[in-house]
Amino acid sequence: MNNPHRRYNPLTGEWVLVSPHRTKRPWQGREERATDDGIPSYDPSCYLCPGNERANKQKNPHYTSTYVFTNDFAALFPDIPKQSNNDSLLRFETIKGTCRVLCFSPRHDLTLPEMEIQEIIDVIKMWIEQYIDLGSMYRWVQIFENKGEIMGCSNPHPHGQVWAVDELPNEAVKEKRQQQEYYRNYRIPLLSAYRDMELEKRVRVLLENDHWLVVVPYWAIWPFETLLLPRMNVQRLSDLHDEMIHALAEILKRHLSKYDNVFNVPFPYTMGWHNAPCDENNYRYWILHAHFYPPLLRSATIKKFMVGYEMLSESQRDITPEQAAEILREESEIHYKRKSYDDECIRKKY
Ligand code: H2U
Ligand code: ZN
Repeated sequence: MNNPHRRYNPLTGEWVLVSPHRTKRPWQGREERATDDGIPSYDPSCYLCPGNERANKQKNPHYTSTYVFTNDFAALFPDIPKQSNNDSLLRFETIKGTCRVLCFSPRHDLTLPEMEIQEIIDVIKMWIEQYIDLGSMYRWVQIFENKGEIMGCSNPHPHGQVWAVDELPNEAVKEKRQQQEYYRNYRIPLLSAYRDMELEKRVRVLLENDHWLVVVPYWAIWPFETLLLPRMNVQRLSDLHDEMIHALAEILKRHLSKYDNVFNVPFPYTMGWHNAPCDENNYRYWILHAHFYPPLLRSATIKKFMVGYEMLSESQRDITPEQAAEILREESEIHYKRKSYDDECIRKKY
């Protein structure tokens, strides 16, 4: 379809405007950047590095793998009284919750795709532990990573966050409603049907292994947005067995290496997990998945802005999800830093 059209996002019930005719060529070149950005493996001024002091004067331990602490500037608190009103205009409700910071590695200079499989497994296990722990206290556990200055994250030390709340936030409400309704109509989980269709068509699939696949979803709004899906119908991170965890580490490393290779820079993004909510309801219609929302468009510095029509009417994209999938599929799975290291070794050898 080369004409302007709208695509429906069945997970949120929202539409996105696609204007493929605006990209005369599918790919308009890239801007390369020096590969050595000179980040030290330990930064004495970093509040996440082992042994360093944080804003609240507490010292991080000399951790050697992952490390979790309660955010010193948490947006939520666990102990506040329930209060709400039913005002038709000035309505509010109090909300209980907590925010934690999740350090992925003691090394200040690493990013997920540069870490070893075993180290990525440790990060996944930390996510699972946090999901179980906070899920026993709160209805919604949002695990996420904000990466890159362009996404408002100024510290390169590899880390993510988890925020847990006792009410379902907007995105969770949309996904719950949509998945529930799809199940009611078709008697199959929405994302299970979607996964099987993508595996059959193979137009938007980027990567797969025995337990996972990565697609550019048909309804993506960000240029290189992707969706990570399990092959089995699991609802939560806590459902993953060892083999699935290992396969997840493997596909994350390949996927994030591809991302970094698009512009030869650590690819900025917001990523996060959508687990089934943690309450007594039956969530057989829900499939665990992770969203990756990278803002970059044509180069390491050109970002897609969601302004104008997007803010006032609806999201819009030029390059189609199928074109983005093709670009990402063709990228190497070997991280560019690793590649230049290998090239260097080969040069030295011959
Ligand atoms: P981001 O850079 O992804 O926003 O994460 C850093 C978080 O770390 C941020 O939410 C917290 C900030 O509140 N932080 C601390 O908890 N302690 C500190 O000493 C500095 C920053
Ligand atoms: Zn650091």
